[in-house]
Amino acid sequence: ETTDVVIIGAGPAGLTLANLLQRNGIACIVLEARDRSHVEDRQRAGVLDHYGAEIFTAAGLSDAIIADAPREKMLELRYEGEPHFFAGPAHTGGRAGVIVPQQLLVRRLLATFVEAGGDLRFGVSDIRLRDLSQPRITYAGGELTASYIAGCDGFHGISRRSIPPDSLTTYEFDHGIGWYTVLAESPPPWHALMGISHHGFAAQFARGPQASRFYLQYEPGGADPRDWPDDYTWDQLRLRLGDPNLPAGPITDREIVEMRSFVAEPMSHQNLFLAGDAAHIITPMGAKGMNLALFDADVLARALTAALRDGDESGLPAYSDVCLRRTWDYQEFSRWFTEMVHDAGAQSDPFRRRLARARFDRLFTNPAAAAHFADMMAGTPHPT
Ligand code: RFL
Repeated sequence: ETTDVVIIGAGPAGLTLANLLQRNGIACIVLEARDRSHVEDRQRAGVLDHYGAEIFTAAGLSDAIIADAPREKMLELRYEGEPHFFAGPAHTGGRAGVIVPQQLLVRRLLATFVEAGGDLRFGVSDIRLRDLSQPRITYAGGELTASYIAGCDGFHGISRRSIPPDSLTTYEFDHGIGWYTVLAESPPPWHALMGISHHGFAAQFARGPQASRFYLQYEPGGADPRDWPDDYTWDQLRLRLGDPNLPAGPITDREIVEMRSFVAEPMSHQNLFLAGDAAHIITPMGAKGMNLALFDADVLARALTAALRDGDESGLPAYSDVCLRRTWDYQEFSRWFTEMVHDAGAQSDPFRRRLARARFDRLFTNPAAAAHFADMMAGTPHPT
């Protein structure tokens, strides 16, 4: 069996690429290791930045993917219990992210691709990339040949590991912070809420009309926070968010989030192109992981379409550099944001605590600093 592009992985990167190629009349087959319900139920990111949303608008997929999603209007940063409201769109000429939970995005992308006749195969095991110059892919019970492979199989996938190690340089950074996240049946906040406090960082985000996702900083190497009694978790959230009346609710999920960054360079080897978490991971601060995955998919879709439909191969060798520039830009932003909200905590030294406060104050006193922060949060416009 042969096709133009084989896409490994049906996460945000793979499914966005599949939809964009399908719209452009490029044949592709998506191979996904897990079953459909597993892929559809994975709960992670919550916001599509301006660029991310524009990708779907430009492709005529806005109704199918974004539909009635609300815009992100306000971020509340509570410093030692004192509220500060940051209205991002007021600094960006109205440019804002849209609130689309990753789960919903994936479901919509999946349905749109399959309903339009897309070839998406679930539960495909033992995928191996046998040849990257004249792509040949084998898996349990099948074999494919293709002009190109898109490795969209996340951080733990096989695509990046199929590149000879001496052809890849990797960069890793551990931010030295522990993050614990719980999902609770507790009323969502009015606005995205982050609490900066000497007790440590905490945040609360809406997850639908009746639930909240909370994040709490903890000291790595100590007791596993998943063993914390629920009462202690709620006490810590009330302290850090400066809200003694924060209503508790049943906790339905407890997870550790790794505060780690990783980048692999270059993002391609012969006719294999890596996209999304397969090439880079970023901390959730700044909410850029899923957006980088979509950006890669958009750049790759353009380059593959030009090569396969128009015979113009110039976009393919440029793919890695274009995506890495944005990746490092967002890595820097995520690190900057991470320091600002975590260095205020008791784990930090007094000098860094004061630097963090200065960084925070600048956002509310210096319009250029506010505009820059809002610009990074919203994401840059889509190139037309
Ligand atoms: P994904 O989503 O990991 O999808 C990869 C897909 O490939 C499949 N796969 C394979 N298929 C075939 N063969 C193999 N050998 C395979 N190995 C894996 C997997 O089953 C899966 O279906 O990668 P993708 O598409 O690059 O998308 C990346 C995003 O999912 C990721 O960056 C974000 O979720 C990161 N992230 C956040 N991003 C944001 O923009 N904003 C956020 O607020 C945000 N919060 C988060 C996050 C990630 C988190 N976790 C759990 C890592 C919060 C959390 C807790």
